[in-house]
Amino acid sequence: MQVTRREFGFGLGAMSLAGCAGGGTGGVSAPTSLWRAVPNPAFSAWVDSFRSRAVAAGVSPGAVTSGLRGVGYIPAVIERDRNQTEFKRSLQDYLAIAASESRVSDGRAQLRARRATLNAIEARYGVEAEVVCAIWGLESRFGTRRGDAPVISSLATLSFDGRRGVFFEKQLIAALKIIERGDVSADRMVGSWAGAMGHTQFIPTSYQAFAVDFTGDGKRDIWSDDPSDALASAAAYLSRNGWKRGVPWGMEVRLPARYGGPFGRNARQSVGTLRNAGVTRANGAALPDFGTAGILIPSGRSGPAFAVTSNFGVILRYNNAENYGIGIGHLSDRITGGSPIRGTFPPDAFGFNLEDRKMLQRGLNRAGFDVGDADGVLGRKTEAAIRAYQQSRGLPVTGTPSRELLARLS
Ligand SMILES: [Ca+2]
Repeated sequence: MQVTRREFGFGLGAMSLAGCAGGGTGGVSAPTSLWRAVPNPAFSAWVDSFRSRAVAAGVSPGAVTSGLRGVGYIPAVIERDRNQTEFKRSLQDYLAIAASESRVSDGRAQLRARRATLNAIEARYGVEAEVVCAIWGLESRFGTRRGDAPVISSLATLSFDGRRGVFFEKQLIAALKIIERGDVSADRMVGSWAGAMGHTQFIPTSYQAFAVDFTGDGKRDIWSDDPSDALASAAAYLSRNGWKRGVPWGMEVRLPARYGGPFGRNARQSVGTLRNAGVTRANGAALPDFGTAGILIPSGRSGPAFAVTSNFGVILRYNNAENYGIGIGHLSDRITGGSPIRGTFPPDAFGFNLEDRKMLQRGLNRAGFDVGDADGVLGRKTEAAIRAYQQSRGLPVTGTPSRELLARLS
């Protein structure tokens, strides 16, 4: 789970992805004791020194006192921070989770159920309903994984810990100002362990800059079960960063063998130039005229290719990772009936394609070694299952897939 997005931009699509991959985040309806605070004298001393800095930064003394009432040091937050993986998911794995069949069907259901609200948001902010819906789907699995960590204590713990103390202290001060303004009480201010809050997982400074009151009750409430304010806030975020209504995020394309570049989202060419170069839609149809676009080949020349517009760059302002941008764009297309990726992904480092990986996972599940959903994404749970299987059969314990292993399990 890599949730400190926006300003650092090293996130995946947040908690819902991690949760889907077996990360386990604690749903909003089931608060856990995971976030228990423990006594820590050094932390208490840090909180006392922080108070004057918060006042100097513009939080009133009363708001500092009330906002920090009950603040505590939470070891589980530090554990999460330490266990962030540097591992970069392949686009294929990313999309298998981000645009899984269940997320697509949930997205279609939500688009229907929230149609009036999403249309009103689209009318006000000029961001298409399905794009807002896709952000909701990736950020919090349509509101079902908003996180239940107490934000003030989490941010204070991370600020005290100091690994990225400057960043988190800035977030903590912003969080106190949000409480002072009256949008939410300290006890209702919950989110991810890294302080991303509500349906669309805003960190406090993003909330301050972009959150809106769409329901008209005077509160910018991204925490409530009603997602209206949060969804409008996400639309406002994109709008303020330059979203152009009516321009697609991009689309999957087919490159002719002779296409030699340029590549990269900022190397944008006109549609006319791309057509002349022989670039078509993935189904072979002519490219529609959407202005200019850059060509991305995230899985190399043999994998799927995408033409991405300026709106793709706007999505990356929300979370600065190209896989995230493609994930949002593709999910929004699937929600409105678009087809799955047509291009073929190259085999992984083990020579396995998606179907091989699913077969391996189904085999492990059948043999009694639980990998969860056989989604073709080989995460920690699959690795542990492979190890356990190898151990039980007296095989060398590698934790990695192989043809021999697949044959044994088939
Ligand atoms: Ca409101």
